[in-house]
Amino acid sequence: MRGRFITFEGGEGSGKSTQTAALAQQLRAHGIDVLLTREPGGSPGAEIIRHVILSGAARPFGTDVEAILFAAARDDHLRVTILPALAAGRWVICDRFFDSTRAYQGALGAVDPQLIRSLERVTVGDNIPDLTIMLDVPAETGMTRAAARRGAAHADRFEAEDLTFHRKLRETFLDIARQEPQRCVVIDGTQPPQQVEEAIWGAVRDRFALADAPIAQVAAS
Ligand code: Z5A
Repeated sequence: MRGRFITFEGGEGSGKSTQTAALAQQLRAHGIDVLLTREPGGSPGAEIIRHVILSGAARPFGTDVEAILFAAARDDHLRVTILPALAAGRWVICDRFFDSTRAYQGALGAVDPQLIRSLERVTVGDNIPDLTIMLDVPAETGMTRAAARRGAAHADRFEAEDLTFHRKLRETFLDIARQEPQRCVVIDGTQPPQQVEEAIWGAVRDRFALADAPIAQVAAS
Protein backbone atom coordinates (compact mmCIF):
# COMPACT_ATOMS: atom_id res chain seq x y z
CA MET A 1 0.00 0.00 0.00
CA ARG A 2 1.22 3.51 -0.85
CA GLY A 3 2.55 5.43 2.16
CA ARG A 4 1.23 8.80 3.32
CA PHE A 5 2.69 12.15 2.37
CA ILE A 6 2.72 14.88 5.05
CA THR A 7 4.21 18.33 4.50
CA PHE A 8 4.98 21.11 6.99
CA GLU A 9 4.82 24.78 6.06
CA GLY A 10 5.23 28.10 7.85
CA GLY A 11 7.50 31.09 8.17
CA GLU A 12 11.07 30.87 9.37
CA GLY A 13 11.44 29.94 13.03
CA SER A 14 7.89 28.57 13.14
CA GLY A 15 9.22 25.27 14.53
CA LYS A 16 9.03 23.03 11.44
CA SER A 17 12.35 21.25 11.98
CA THR A 18 11.52 20.65 15.65
CA GLN A 19 8.04 19.33 14.89
CA THR A 20 8.84 17.23 11.79
CA ALA A 21 11.38 15.34 13.93
CA ALA A 22 8.87 14.92 16.77
CA LEU A 23 6.17 13.61 14.43
CA ALA A 24 8.59 11.16 12.81
CA GLN A 25 9.44 9.81 16.26
CA GLN A 26 5.77 9.51 17.22
CA LEU A 27 4.88 7.67 13.99
CA ARG A 28 7.85 5.31 14.38
CA ALA A 29 6.62 4.49 17.89
CA HIS A 30 3.38 3.41 16.16
CA GLY A 31 5.34 0.99 13.97
CA ILE A 32 5.27 3.20 10.87
CA ASP A 33 8.33 3.39 8.62
CA VAL A 34 9.03 7.11 8.14
CA LEU A 35 11.25 9.07 5.79
CA LEU A 36 12.01 12.58 7.05
CA THR A 37 13.12 14.99 4.34
CA ARG A 38 13.14 18.70 3.49
CA GLU A 39 13.05 21.27 0.70
CA PRO A 40 14.91 22.71 -0.97
CA GLY A 41 17.06 19.57 -0.95
CA GLY A 42 16.38 15.98 0.01
CA SER A 43 18.26 14.38 -2.92
CA PRO A 44 21.88 14.86 -4.06
CA GLY A 45 20.86 16.98 -7.07
CA ALA A 46 18.39 19.09 -5.10
CA GLU A 47 20.98 19.72 -2.35
CA ILE A 48 23.27 21.33 -4.96
CA ILE A 49 20.41 23.59 -6.09
CA ARG A 50 19.67 24.40 -2.41
CA HIS A 51 23.17 25.76 -2.01
CA VAL A 52 22.88 27.89 -5.18
CA ILE A 53 19.58 29.45 -4.05
CA LEU A 54 20.18 29.96 -0.31
CA SER A 55 23.65 31.44 -0.85
CA GLY A 56 21.91 34.21 -2.82
CA ALA A 57 23.86 33.31 -6.00
CA ALA A 58 20.64 33.07 -8.06
CA ARG A 59 19.11 36.29 -6.73
CA PRO A 60 20.51 38.55 -9.50
CA PHE A 61 18.63 36.44 -12.08
CA GLY A 62 15.28 37.40 -10.51
CA THR A 63 12.39 35.63 -8.82
CA ASP A 64 11.20 33.79 -11.97
CA VAL A 65 14.55 32.01 -12.18
CA GLU A 66 14.52 31.27 -8.44
CA ALA A 67 11.02 29.73 -8.84
CA ILE A 68 12.31 27.57 -11.71
CA LEU A 69 15.28 26.45 -9.61
CA PHE A 70 13.02 25.50 -6.68
CA ALA A 71 10.87 23.54 -9.16
CA ALA A 72 13.92 21.75 -10.60
CA ALA A 73 15.03 20.80 -7.08
CA ARG A 74 11.49 19.57 -6.28
CA ASP A 75 11.35 17.48 -9.44
CA ASP A 76 14.59 15.70 -8.52
CA HIS A 77 13.56 15.31 -4.87
CA LEU A 78 10.21 13.77 -5.85
CA ARG A 79 11.63 11.35 -8.41
CA VAL A 80 14.71 10.28 -6.45
CA THR A 81 13.50 10.34 -2.85
CA ILE A 82 9.78 10.90 -2.18
CA LEU A 83 7.96 8.79 -4.79
CA PRO A 84 10.11 5.64 -4.33
CA ALA A 85 9.57 5.88 -0.54
CA LEU A 86 5.78 6.26 -0.91
CA ALA A 87 5.68 3.39 -3.40
CA ALA A 88 7.51 1.22 -0.84
CA GLY A 89 4.78 1.99 1.71
CA ARG A 90 6.85 4.43 3.76
CA TRP A 91 5.36 7.62 5.17
CA VAL A 92 7.13 10.75 4.02
CA ILE A 93 7.34 13.89 6.17
CA CYS A 94 8.68 16.84 4.22
CA ASP A 95 9.78 20.16 5.77
CA ARG A 96 8.41 22.62 3.13
CA PHE A 97 6.98 21.72 -0.28
CA PHE A 98 5.03 23.51 -3.04
CA ASP A 99 3.16 25.90 -0.71
CA SER A 100 6.54 27.53 0.01
CA THR A 101 6.97 28.27 -3.71
CA ARG A 102 3.41 29.63 -3.87
CA ALA A 103 4.16 31.89 -0.89
CA TYR A 104 7.81 32.97 -1.24
CA GLN A 105 8.08 33.14 -5.04
CA GLY A 106 4.39 33.58 -5.94
CA ALA A 107 2.84 35.95 -3.41
CA LEU A 108 6.05 37.62 -2.18
CA GLY A 109 8.22 37.37 -5.29
CA ALA A 110 5.38 38.41 -7.62
CA VAL A 111 6.02 35.49 -9.97
CA ASP A 112 3.10 35.11 -12.39
CA PRO A 113 0.57 32.64 -10.90
CA GLN A 114 0.37 30.96 -14.30
CA LEU A 115 4.10 30.16 -14.18
CA ILE A 116 3.73 28.84 -10.60
CA ARG A 117 0.82 26.60 -11.71
CA SER A 118 2.71 25.35 -14.77
CA LEU A 119 5.75 24.48 -12.66
CA GLU A 120 3.52 22.60 -10.20
CA ARG A 121 1.85 20.69 -13.03
CA VAL A 122 5.13 19.46 -14.52
CA THR A 123 6.88 18.70 -11.22
CA VAL A 124 4.23 17.71 -8.65
CA GLY A 125 1.37 16.65 -10.95
CA ASP A 126 -0.99 14.43 -8.93
CA ASN A 127 1.49 13.93 -6.09
CA ILE A 128 -0.33 16.31 -3.76
CA PRO A 129 0.36 15.91 -0.01
CA ASP A 130 -2.26 13.93 1.94
CA LEU A 131 -1.94 16.44 4.78
CA THR A 132 -0.20 19.80 5.21
CA ILE A 133 0.50 21.14 8.69
CA MET A 134 0.73 24.95 8.65
CA LEU A 135 2.68 26.08 11.73
CA ASP A 136 1.48 29.58 12.50
CA VAL A 137 3.50 32.11 14.53
CA PRO A 138 3.62 35.92 14.33
CA ALA A 139 6.49 37.10 12.10
CA GLU A 140 8.20 38.77 15.07
CA THR A 141 8.25 35.51 17.06
CA GLY A 142 9.66 33.49 14.17
CA MET A 143 12.33 36.04 13.34
CA THR A 144 13.41 36.32 16.99
CA ARG A 145 13.69 32.55 17.31
CA ALA A 146 15.61 32.21 14.04
CA ALA A 147 18.02 35.03 14.97
CA ALA A 148 18.68 33.47 18.40
CA ARG A 149 19.38 30.10 16.81
CA ARG A 150 21.60 31.61 14.08
CA GLY A 151 23.84 33.50 16.54
CA ALA A 152 26.70 35.23 14.72
CA ALA A 153 26.17 33.32 11.43
CA HIS A 154 24.99 35.19 8.30
CA ALA A 155 21.26 35.29 7.47
CA ASP A 156 20.47 33.34 4.27
CA ARG A 157 18.72 34.69 1.15
CA PHE A 158 15.23 34.73 2.73
CA GLU A 159 16.09 35.22 6.43
CA ALA A 160 17.56 38.58 5.38
CA GLU A 161 14.12 39.89 4.26
CA ASP A 162 12.39 42.44 6.52
CA LEU A 163 9.45 42.20 8.94
CA THR A 164 6.90 43.33 6.31
CA PHE A 165 7.96 40.44 4.07
CA HIS A 166 7.58 37.91 6.90
CA ARG A 167 4.17 39.31 7.93
CA LYS A 168 2.88 38.99 4.38
CA LEU A 169 4.31 35.49 4.22
CA ARG A 170 2.30 34.47 7.28
CA GLU A 171 -0.92 35.83 5.73
CA THR A 172 -0.19 33.96 2.50
CA PHE A 173 0.17 30.61 4.28
CA LEU A 174 -3.07 31.26 6.19
CA ASP A 175 -4.81 32.11 2.88
CA ILE A 176 -3.65 28.84 1.34
CA ALA A 177 -5.01 26.96 4.37
CA ARG A 178 -8.36 28.76 4.02
CA GLN A 179 -8.52 27.87 0.32
CA GLU A 180 -7.65 24.18 0.84
CA PRO A 181 -9.13 23.17 4.20
CA GLN A 182 -9.36 19.51 3.14
CA ARG A 183 -5.54 19.34 2.84
CA CYS A 184 -4.30 21.92 5.36
CA VAL A 185 -4.51 22.13 9.15
CA VAL A 186 -3.31 25.28 10.91
CA ILE A 187 -1.55 24.71 14.25
CA ASP A 188 -0.71 27.49 16.71
CA GLY A 189 3.10 27.37 16.86
CA THR A 190 3.44 29.87 19.71
CA GLN A 191 2.64 27.27 22.36
CA PRO A 192 5.47 25.38 24.11
CA PRO A 193 6.99 22.65 21.86
CA GLN A 194 5.30 19.77 23.74
CA GLN A 195 1.86 21.33 23.27
CA VAL A 196 2.50 22.01 19.59
CA GLU A 197 3.57 18.37 19.24
CA GLU A 198 0.33 17.17 20.86
CA ALA A 199 -1.80 19.38 18.61
CA ILE A 200 -0.02 18.04 15.51
CA TRP A 201 -0.37 14.48 16.71
CA GLY A 202 -4.11 15.05 17.20
CA ALA A 203 -4.45 16.27 13.60
CA VAL A 204 -2.40 13.38 12.16
CA ARG A 205 -4.12 10.73 14.27
CA ASP A 206 -7.57 11.99 13.26
CA ARG A 207 -6.72 12.36 9.57
CA PHE A 208 -5.30 8.84 9.25
CA ALA A 209 -7.39 7.09 11.94
CA LEU A 210 -4.35 6.01 13.99
CA ALA A 211 -4.48 4.54 17.50
CA ASP A 212 -3.66 7.05 20.22
CA ALA A 213 -1.12 4.93 22.12
CA PRO A 214 2.26 3.73 20.77
CA ILE A 215 2.60 0.02 19.91
CA ALA A 216 4.47 -0.86 23.15
CA GLN A 217 1.64 0.57 25.29
CA VAL A 218 -1.08 -1.12 23.21
CA ALA A 219 0.71 -4.48 23.51
CA ALA A 220 1.10 -4.11 27.29
CA SER A 221 -2.57 -3.24 27.92
N1 Z5A B 1 11.97 28.42 0.12
C1 Z5A B 1 11.39 29.12 -0.93
O1 Z5A B 1 11.55 30.33 -1.04
N2 Z5A B 1 10.65 28.44 -1.86
C2 Z5A B 1 10.48 27.08 -1.79
O2 Z5A B 1 9.80 26.51 -2.67
C3 Z5A B 1 11.07 26.38 -0.69
C4 Z5A B 1 11.80 27.09 0.24
C5 Z5A B 1 10.89 24.90 -0.58
C6 Z5A B 1 14.78 27.30 3.33
O3 Z5A B 1 15.31 27.62 4.53
C7 Z5A B 1 14.38 28.63 2.70
O4 Z5A B 1 13.95 28.41 1.35
C8 Z5A B 1 13.22 29.22 3.43
C9 Z5A B 1 12.11 29.34 2.41
C10 Z5A B 1 12.77 29.15 1.11
N3 Z5A B 1 13.61 30.53 3.84
N4 Z5A B 1 13.47 31.10 4.90
N5 Z5A B 1 13.54 31.87 5.72
P1 Z5A B 1 15.77 26.54 5.61
O5 Z5A B 1 15.47 25.17 5.14
O6 Z5A B 1 17.20 26.84 5.92
O7 Z5A B 1 14.96 26.99 6.89
P2 Z5A B 1 13.41 27.22 7.16
O8 Z5A B 1 12.61 26.23 6.38
O9 Z5A B 1 13.05 28.63 6.98
O10 Z5A B 1 13.23 26.83 8.66
P3 Z5A B 1 13.95 27.45 9.91
O11 Z5A B 1 14.13 28.91 9.85
O12 Z5A B 1 15.20 26.65 10.06
O13 Z5A B 1 12.96 27.28 11.07
P4 Z5A B 1 11.98 26.11 11.50
O14 Z5A B 1 12.45 24.78 11.00
O15 Z5A B 1 10.60 26.46 11.17
O16 Z5A B 1 12.11 26.14 13.08
P5 Z5A B 1 13.02 25.27 14.09
O17 Z5A B 1 14.41 25.11 13.57
O18 Z5A B 1 12.30 24.06 14.50
O19 Z5A B 1 13.00 26.27 15.32
C11 Z5A B 1 13.66 27.51 15.29
C12 Z5A B 1 14.15 27.85 16.72
O20 Z5A B 1 13.01 28.04 17.55
C13 Z5A B 1 14.99 26.75 17.36
O21 Z5A B 1 15.97 27.33 18.15
C14 Z5A B 1 13.97 25.99 18.22
O22 Z5A B 1 14.55 25.38 19.33
C15 Z5A B 1 13.01 27.09 18.62
N6 Z5A B 1 11.61 26.63 18.78
C16 Z5A B 1 10.98 25.70 18.02
N7 Z5A B 1 9.71 25.53 18.46
C17 Z5A B 1 9.55 26.37 19.51
C18 Z5A B 1 8.45 26.65 20.37
N8 Z5A B 1 7.26 26.03 20.24
N9 Z5A B 1 8.61 27.58 21.33
C19 Z5A B 1 9.81 28.22 21.47
N10 Z5A B 1 10.91 27.99 20.69
C20 Z5A B 1 10.76 27.08 19.71
